[in-house]
Amino acid sequence: MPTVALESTVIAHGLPYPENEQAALRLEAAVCAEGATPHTLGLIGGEVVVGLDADQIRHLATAEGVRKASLRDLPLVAAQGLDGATTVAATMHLAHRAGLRVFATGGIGGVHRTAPGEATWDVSADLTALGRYPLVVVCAGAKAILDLRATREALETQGVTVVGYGTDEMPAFYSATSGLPVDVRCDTPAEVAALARARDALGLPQALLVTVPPPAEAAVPVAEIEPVIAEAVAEMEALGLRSGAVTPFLLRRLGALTHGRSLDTNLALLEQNARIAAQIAVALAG
Ligand code: PSU
Ligand code: MN
Repeated sequence: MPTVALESTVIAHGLPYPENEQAALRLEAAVCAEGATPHTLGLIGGEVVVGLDADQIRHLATAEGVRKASLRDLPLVAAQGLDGATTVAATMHLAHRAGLRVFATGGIGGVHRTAPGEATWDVSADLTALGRYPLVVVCAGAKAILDLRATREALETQGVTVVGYGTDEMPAFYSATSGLPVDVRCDTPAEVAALARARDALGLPQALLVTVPPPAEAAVPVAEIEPVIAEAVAEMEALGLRSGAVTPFLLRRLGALTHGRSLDTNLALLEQNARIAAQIAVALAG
């Protein structure tokens, strides 16, 4: 039975209400339309749920105090009976544990940009998780708010095969181009499934990272989005934000500074990724 895992940090911390709830339901519908079963993951009252129902999705989309749960947070969210919205890293762990093999998200976390002269070190646990769990992860690359070149290098260090889906270049989340190479290009779900099977036969533990350019009509050119990202990053640094607060702040500020355009791009690429992940899951199950 083809199945697709979906994360919940994007619901609770990556998108505003009500777009977050609508998007979560639309992603599930997109997976179903391709003949696969969606499982959105999260924690409700400390219990891991693999396949949140509509009420639980609404709860994570609206409730105050939902914890952004990366790998390090899972033990305490569970032990303290909290609600947790799982990041790419935490979702990968829980999905792998539940036997799921394909996972769709928007953009993975990675190496954050560093201000000149500052020695901050903010590297997402998504990167190490990609090195540890043998899933197929479908995304639009790493979020453009990051240092994409450093993130690309970190993926290599983790031993992650980066696939360009219909492209020879890694997309940059809002934009189709980053100037950074992929390891291999695939144009069909069957080609991705063949890579995943080869990886499994070799006994490799890493994820296959399938990077898909955002839909052309929704993409924002690098030259347009880059100054806005620089502005949001400068605001973030002025406020002294750190760690898990950084990504939600930057996504929210980008939405405001682009008058919703970055939000539209985010929603469009999330849905496309869910659809392609479902097609890959069907090919893998066949
Ligand atoms: N993709 C999106 N929006 C998001 C995220 C991804 O389109 O909000 C989330 C993912 O859950 C990812 C997390 O794991 O942001 C990365 O956060 P950090 O940089 O703090 O690890
Ligand atoms: Mn971080």
